[in-house]
Amino acid sequence: MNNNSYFNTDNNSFSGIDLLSAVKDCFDKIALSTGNLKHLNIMLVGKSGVGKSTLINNLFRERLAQTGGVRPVTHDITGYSKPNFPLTVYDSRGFELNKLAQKNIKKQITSTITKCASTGRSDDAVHCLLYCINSGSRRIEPEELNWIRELTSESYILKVPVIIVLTQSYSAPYTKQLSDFIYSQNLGVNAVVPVLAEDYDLGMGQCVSRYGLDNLISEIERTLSDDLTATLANVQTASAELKQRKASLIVTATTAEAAAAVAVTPLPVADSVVLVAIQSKMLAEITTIFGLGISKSFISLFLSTALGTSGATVGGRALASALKLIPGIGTAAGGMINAGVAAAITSAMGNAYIQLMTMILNDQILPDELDSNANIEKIFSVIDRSFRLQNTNDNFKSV
Ligand SMILES: Nc1nc2c(ncn2[C@@H]2O[C@H](COP(=O)(O)OP(=O)(O)O)[C@@H](O)[C@H]2O)c(=O)[nH]1
Ligand SMILES: [Mg+2]
Repeated sequence: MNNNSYFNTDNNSFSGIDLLSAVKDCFDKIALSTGNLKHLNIMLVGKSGVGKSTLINNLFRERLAQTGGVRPVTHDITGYSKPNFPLTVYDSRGFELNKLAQKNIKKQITSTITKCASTGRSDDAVHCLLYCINSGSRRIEPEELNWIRELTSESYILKVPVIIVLTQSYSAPYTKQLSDFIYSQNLGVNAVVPVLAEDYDLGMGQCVSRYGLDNLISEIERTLSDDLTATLANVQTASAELKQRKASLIVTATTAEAAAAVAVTPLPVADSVVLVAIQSKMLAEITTIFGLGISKSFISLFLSTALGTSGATVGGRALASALKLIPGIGTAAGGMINAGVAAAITSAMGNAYIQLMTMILNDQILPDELDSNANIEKIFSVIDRSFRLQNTNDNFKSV
């Protein structure tokens, strides 16, 4: 146990923390946890012009359909991916062609799914098939209905869930008519989800706002195994709720871990270096879930504001540690903290970080503009509020 790393009651900070190495440690952990994400593979099926490219460009944070690494898989199937991006989208072309060509494409789709499954590696398998139908198409040909039935019975063997996406659903009556019809056909699909991926201009100054992408993400999530939902949270941009929910689970788990780490040492001794290492891992995992590019100066500002590092300044202003806001910390006997306080600090940090990631996601904070006072004020006030809200006693009971 390092006697220099106890909580310092004089300046409300962890005196043993080397901020630079804590930031580096956090960055290494971001690379590690991002690298550990399982690879997700999604197959898109549907006629040309239904809106497949528009859909994927609006669901995911990388514009795969335009700028991605394009790889022909078969004559009519293209794989879109990007380096260091744990998603591949397979897009099938020419589905509206003559019967012979259609038959050929169907074969290519099933053979691609089979081939992807044949390696036995989860990273290669097609995990979900999005079957896109334009909501404006008033009727679906019997061949198409039969093909979906074949696909769901086939995919039962191949274990690929099928979701029908009703694209370009800007007209409520058409959408309802089509989805009622599809439900009446008992196609064996996992879900039928209407979406409008981009705002639709009806003319005469009327515009239908985009909607439904978050529902689609929820439905995709329901079809995936637990380890792939972290990847989905990372690659998608349509559901902040999924990111927040996954991140909250990380905070809960890390809060318990922090309390346990402190509890195993002879109480009330706490090694803050161990604690900060655990908290860095939490921040890294949350960053990965949000899929945001975060700068070292942002992490540095966050850690120094939350934990207090003596002498840290931002914009010429001395940082006051948020730690003093934790009930009980002022009475930390002999500068040593207990499991309840460790849990409270960790939980306050995690919740503040989730709020900040959400604000960055919504462009309310620009993480690269840390020299802007307005930005810094927002970051300070989120951390401040989260620490004030923290109730040590509640945390102590829960661990
Ligand atoms: N406004 C709007 N236009 C869409 C939407 N989905 C597709 N489109 C339009 O429909 C056309 C075909 O879409 P695209 O994504 O290229 O279809 P794909 O052939 O299935 O990839 C394009 O002109 C899109 O702008 C949508 O959700 N909103
Ligand atoms: Mg396309």
